[in-house]
Amino acid sequence: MPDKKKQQENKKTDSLKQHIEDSQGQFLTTNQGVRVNDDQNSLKAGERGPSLLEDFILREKITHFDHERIPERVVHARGSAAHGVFRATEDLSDLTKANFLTDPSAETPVFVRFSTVAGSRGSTDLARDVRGFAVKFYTREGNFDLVGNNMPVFFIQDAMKFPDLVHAVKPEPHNEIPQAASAHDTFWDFISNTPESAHMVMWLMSDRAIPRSYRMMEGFGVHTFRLVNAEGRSSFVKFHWKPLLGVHSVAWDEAQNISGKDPDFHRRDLWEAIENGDFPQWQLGLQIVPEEDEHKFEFDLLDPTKLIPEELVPVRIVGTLTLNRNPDNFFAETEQVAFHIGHVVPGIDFSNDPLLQGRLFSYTDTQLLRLGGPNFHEIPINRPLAEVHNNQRDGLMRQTINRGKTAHSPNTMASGCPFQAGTMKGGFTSFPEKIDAQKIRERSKSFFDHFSQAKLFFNSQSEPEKNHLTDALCFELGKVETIAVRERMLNFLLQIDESLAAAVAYKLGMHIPKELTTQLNQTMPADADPEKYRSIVKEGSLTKSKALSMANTVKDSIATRKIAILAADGVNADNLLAVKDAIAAEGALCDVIAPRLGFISGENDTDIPVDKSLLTTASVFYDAVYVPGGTNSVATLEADADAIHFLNEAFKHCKAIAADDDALQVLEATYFARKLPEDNDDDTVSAEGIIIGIDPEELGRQFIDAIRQHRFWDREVPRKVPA
Ligand code: HDE
Repeated sequence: MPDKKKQQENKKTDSLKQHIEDSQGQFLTTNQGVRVNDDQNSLKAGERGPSLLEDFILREKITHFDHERIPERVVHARGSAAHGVFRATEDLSDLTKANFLTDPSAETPVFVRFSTVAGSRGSTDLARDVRGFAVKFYTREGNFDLVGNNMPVFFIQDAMKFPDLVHAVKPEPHNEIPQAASAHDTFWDFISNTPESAHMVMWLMSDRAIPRSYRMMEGFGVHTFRLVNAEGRSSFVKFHWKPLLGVHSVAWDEAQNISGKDPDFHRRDLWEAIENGDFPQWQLGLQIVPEEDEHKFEFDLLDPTKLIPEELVPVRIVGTLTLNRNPDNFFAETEQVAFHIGHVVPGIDFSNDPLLQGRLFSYTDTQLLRLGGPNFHEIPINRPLAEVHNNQRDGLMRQTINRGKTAHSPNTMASGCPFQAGTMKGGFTSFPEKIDAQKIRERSKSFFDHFSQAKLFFNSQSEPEKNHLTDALCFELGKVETIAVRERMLNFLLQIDESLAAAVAYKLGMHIPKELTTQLNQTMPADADPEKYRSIVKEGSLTKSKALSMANTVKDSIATRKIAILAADGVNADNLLAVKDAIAAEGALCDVIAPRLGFISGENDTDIPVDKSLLTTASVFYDAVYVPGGTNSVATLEADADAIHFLNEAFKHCKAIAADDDALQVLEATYFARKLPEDNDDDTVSAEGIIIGIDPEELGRQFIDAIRQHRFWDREVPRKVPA
């Protein structure tokens, strides 16, 4: 096994080993350990007679099978996970006493689960949706769960609305349609009546909702948390995960295609990257706001529909997360892992964000149902590495055999054990925030501006991103059948951007309202100035934020990208191998794709193994395409409808395309023939991510540069390329 492919070991891996069961070389037994001679035939009264109730082997096998499923998560049902490690890059003891953030020499095992939100367990990875990004740190001081998403804000400001939001986005209750999609009436009915969702809706309609890979998306803790240091000083904090590979998405048409052709696209990508030793990495970033600055922003830090623009508070990079081992068993690990936002360690504490506060109740509650009782923390994947000692006892599926006759505190019979840790021994102490308030069921007025950051997000997008966002809204609202919902949404969009509202209205065959037709802010007090609540970005405040646009992400590497090489018998093997080697040297992966599986023979009789046939794969699984020359290969591909479709699609999805000069006729058979770079006297010519050349070395170099750009979105205008 190559070095980088070696399975990574850490303390959590060691702790899981005692639970691993490997049947290699073993006899079949019942669950009671009795050897079984035959579990393929049931016990019958005579050869053709009825089965006998006494067949304990049959009954045990079938009963276990009948109980194999547990309720899927009500949200985030579909997920994939991996093991890894976290290492702090500096000592943050000025900010927190959490050991895993103060000791750069410590490696903290982690288990990370990514998920979609709305779809069922068996739905597709590429739905337009928010992605969960949940990290369990097995720290020396106990488990810390950072249960975040790939978007930094949320739809609602108060946990009380969560069941409504989820009921609205899930398949409609009367017919359980549509699966894993927000493009339906109930979702948009809810949104059009929930102005606080404006900012999140912008994120959801952006390409962030259709990531290229879990490895290429950011993660956010969303809420404001607290860090507390050993002196008891607290700072507010927002958590960020920044992927080293940059933040990239696919095109919507591509996403829909992938959903049909490989619903496991993200799961497979994560699995394969880790198996290949291409360990996904993220940097942990913190935005720190000193306690005394709590009120210095135009928005409230406790409002989860707002982010802190990085221009106002830069993200400080403090650690690295590396995923280096796939789970051994999907159910035992990925399905049974139980995250809870209330799993914190000393040095990390909560803010009063009302959404966060509600989550503190929900997560344990949900595990009780999902995992069958109060002992879910004893399931191997959930067990902390830190020792557990307390007086909790019994319950369904209890594993621990607690000795002794005391299960009470205070006690003298067990000399007071387990002892109260007390602050001196590093135990958890809640931050002693002073609260002097009246009980009210109300929203803070500081939460009332719903549109400024929606506008900020929209304004910060590049032109192609704005187009995609507009198209997404046209698609989603186009699927809405209730006209009143569409009307309300136009009214809603008008608060964000007039041109956006107008573009959507056009596609819906409607007009934007001349003035606000509906009260946009349900929570706006009667005596408030409406101008304030429809206020776009206030004068003097930030109008654009660079970090909000994926166009500004790092584009310095093609590592782990997938490149298709289209070839057939008679291919110029020298060129194919030269470009393939150049790409592989940059850490990307190439598949040779031919009309059939097996081998193709190159012009110089070199046999080249075929990785995929045109029948078993599609351009949507690749980031770029190369067509090498060779008279027979080119003639075959030019006449092959699947090969031409492959190229048309790759062009439509704005991917880098390269071809040897003598393979030009294949490109000329595509719809984008007229977009090919002009032939001049140069050996290599290129335009908008299409590179044609004679010298494979130069062609390879320019092709790699183009792949680094990820996509050539400008190619979409004018959009005249069917695929
Ligand atoms: Fe969750 N959420 N959530 N959520 N959430 C769950 O817990 C809930 C919210 C998030 O991979 C459930 O174990 C409420 C925000 C992730 O296992 C449940 C509210 C954010 C995951 C639950 C929220 C999240 C969950 C379902 C509003 C981003 C998947 C299964 C008050 C910061 C974790 C489960 C995994 C899962 C409740 C809002 C992220 C029902 C009540 C905001 C990543 O407990």
